[in-house]
Amino acid sequence: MAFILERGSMEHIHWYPGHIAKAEKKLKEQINIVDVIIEVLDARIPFSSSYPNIKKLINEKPRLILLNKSDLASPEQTLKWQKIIKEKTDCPVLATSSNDNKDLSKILNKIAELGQPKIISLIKKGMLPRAVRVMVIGMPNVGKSSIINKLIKKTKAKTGAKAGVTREQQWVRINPKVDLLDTPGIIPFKQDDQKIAYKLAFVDSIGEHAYDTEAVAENFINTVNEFYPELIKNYYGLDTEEVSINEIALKRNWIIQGGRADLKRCAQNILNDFRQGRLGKLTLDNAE
Ligand SMILES: Nc1nc2c(ncn2[C@@H]2O[C@H](COP(=O)(O)OP(=O)(O)OP(=O)(O)O)[C@@H](O)[C@H]2O)c(=O)[nH]1
Ligand SMILES: [Mg+2]
Repeated sequence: MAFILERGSMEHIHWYPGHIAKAEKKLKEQINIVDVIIEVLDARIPFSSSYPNIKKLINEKPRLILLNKSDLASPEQTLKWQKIIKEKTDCPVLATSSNDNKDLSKILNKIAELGQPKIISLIKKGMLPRAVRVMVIGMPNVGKSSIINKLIKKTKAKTGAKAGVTREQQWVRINPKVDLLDTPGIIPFKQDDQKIAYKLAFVDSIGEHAYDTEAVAENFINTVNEFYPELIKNYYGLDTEEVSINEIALKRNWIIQGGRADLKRCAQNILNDFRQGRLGKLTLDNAE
């Protein structure tokens, strides 16, 4: 059953406590067995797709932060966010995108570097050196699997499952210095800030069953208007003062019985236009 977060006009995005406890337990088990964490954020909402308690969740393990889907975000904002996050977290931050392999060696170098202290401490304890163990974590749909696939691409050699890991998880040797867990850790959606919840809905990080598409699209329009004032108006060719789903649907001639605007269809289309980058390279968390 859905858990409604807020009473009143904004009770549109829900979350499910039962699923969350299970997901968190699994995530913690995975985190326990790795040396380095790759945290994937959505470059269009670097703040809203981050997890506030990340340090505690990952037990202060070294972390590489990726601003993924940077091909869909404002390049200027991405640069600013890289700087801000680096300063705030003291972690290396790279901008990545699934259709670009240039960042691969940078990612691998950083992982090896971040894992080095752990390997040195193992050697000091008289153990044999081994590859750095790394896993990818992040909110739903930020591109975790795409990054794993990109890292694995060249090397299909899987090493055996290790104790403490469920059987479906495998280590993949990426290079002599790096072993990657082939299953990503999903940070479950648990958000009581509706503003952030909306932004996660914009980027399709929340299942559609948890929200009202029209409310999310309406909020999306308002959010874009805040950051890019004329964009929606220009893209949909509106000549009205009011910028709303209703106006866009009428403009596109999406009408249902009774001559009313087909708001549902229009809302879905607006969100798709954004998600597929048709509205341009937009960042909806402001770095300034
Ligand atoms: N434009 C763009 N699309 C991307 C990028 N990375 C991933 N995608 C797309 O985003 C969607 C989600 O990517 P996944 O790699 O499945 O994301 P995920 O984090 O594993 O998602 P879940 O397993 O659902 O949590 C897919 O349609 C990808 O093709 C990127 O850098 N740029
Ligand atoms: Mg995935």
